[in-house]
Formats: sequence, C-alpha cells, structure tokens
Amino acid sequence: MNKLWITAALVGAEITRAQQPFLPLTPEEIAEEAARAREAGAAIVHLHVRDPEGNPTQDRDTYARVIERIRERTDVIVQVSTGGAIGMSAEERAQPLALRPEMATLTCGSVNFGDGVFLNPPDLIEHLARTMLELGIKPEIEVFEAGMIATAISLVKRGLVRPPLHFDLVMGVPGGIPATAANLVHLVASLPADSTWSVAAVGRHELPLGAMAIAMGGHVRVGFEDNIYYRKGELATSNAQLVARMARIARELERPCATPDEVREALGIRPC
Ligand code: KMH
Ligand code: ZN
Repeated sequence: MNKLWITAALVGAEITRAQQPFLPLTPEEIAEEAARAREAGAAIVHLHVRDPEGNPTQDRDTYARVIERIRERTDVIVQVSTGGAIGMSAEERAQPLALRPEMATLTCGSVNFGDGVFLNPPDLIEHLARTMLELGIKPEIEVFEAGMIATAISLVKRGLVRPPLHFDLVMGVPGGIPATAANLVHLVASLPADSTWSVAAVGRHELPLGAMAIAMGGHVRVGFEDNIYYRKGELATSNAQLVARMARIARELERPCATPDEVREALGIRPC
C-alpha cells in the first residue's frame, strides 16, 4: 500500500498575524503547531522561521532554536526552507543548511511571485544543491513551473543531486503554473519515473488538488504557508485542522498516513 506523506507548511514567509490570527511565530508556538500537525497525520514539516518582530528570517540560530523545540516535542521530519522570503540574499537563504537538517527545499528556477520575483539563478541552485549533497541533506525539489523539472534532471546528470528525486509541485502562485487538474497531470507525467512527489496548491486550490494527488498516488502539502482558510470565508484554526482533513480524505481512499520513520526510510534520509 502506498501510504500518504503529508507535509505541513506551518509558517511561510508571507502570511501575517493580521491575516491569520493562529499563525505560529515564536519557537514555542511553531513547535506546538508541529506536534499538533504530527498528531493529525503529518510526517514532515516545511519550516520557515520569524524574528521577534514576526518578520521572516533565515537566521541560523533562530532555526536552531525552533528545531530544538520541535525535537523536544515530536519525531516529525524537519525540512528547512532555502527559499526564505523574496529579496533575501543567497548567503542569507543558505544559513539553515549549516544545521544539517534532514531535508531542505531546492527551487530549480526563478519565477514571478505575486508582485515580486523569486530569484533562483543557476549558480545559486548549484551552490545549494552541492551544499546539501556534501552535508547529506535530502533535497525536496520545488517546482513552480514545468521547466524546473528539466533543470532538476540536469542536476542529476551533473552529479549534484542523487536520484530518486522527491518533488513538491507548487501550483497556483501568481506568476507560476496555474493550479488546474490538467497542469497537475502534465507535471506528474514530466517527472523521472522513479520520483516521488507532493502537490502544494495555493489558496482555494489546496483542497481539490490535494484530493486529486491522493487519488493519483502522490503526496500532499497543506498549511498556512499555502492556504489560511478552511473553506471560503472561514479561516482555519490551526495547521493541524488542514492536515486532519487531508488525512480523513486519504483514509477513505485507502491511503493511510505514513509515519515520519516510514518516510525517512522511503527517502533514504539519514537518521538525525
Ligand atoms: N517564500 C517563497 C518566496 C521555499 O520555502 O523553499 C519561497 C518559498 C520556497 O517559500
Ligand atoms: Zn516555503
């Protein structure tokens, strides 16, 4: 049976407390949210952190504090962001890799991102990929456009990423690939045959494309980074609430949730 891997994107870099009153910001709040997401069925947390004012930061020590709190609470896989926030420098973004997390994101190209540009030029992609390879960190390839899959395959050919690849198909970002069923089928058909993948669809697309991914045998990312609503006009009350809904749908489709250790084994993640 192909168990479902749920990733909870707990914090993100763009959402504010004014938009989502339950957004976790402090290390304690983020760890609590990680533990609740794990109880609801998540195996992985995709992690961004905030400074004391609530602004996005890639500060290594802040990541260290948050990861320490998470480790005190739960066995969930911690996947750090190397994307950070729009406008951050390459050095800033790479900081959490020094902590040798189990997983980290690797976006394989640049894309317009709302009013900004999420810059991922070739030298940055190569630097992040090489660092992850050297430190034994499992990359999750973030795909915002179909061409990014070809870039990921070229990294394998150059020995910068070891197959099998694990992809996260990020759909519905304004400027990136629209979150449609046809586009999801196209992206999945474009992946190397031995790949695993999840879908992270933004806003109102999170639920239908997540359900579609479950039916297709893929995996799912949910959480405040991508979507702050439970349904139209009703804010979600926690990341765990969004995780629990996906877990319920998956159970009905005979795809029980994988534990973090089951995902570690499948992805070949070194024990932390
Ligand atoms: N905050 C976005 C600009 C990642 O975490 O690697 C980029 C992002 C991707 O969230
Ligand atoms: Zn992110």
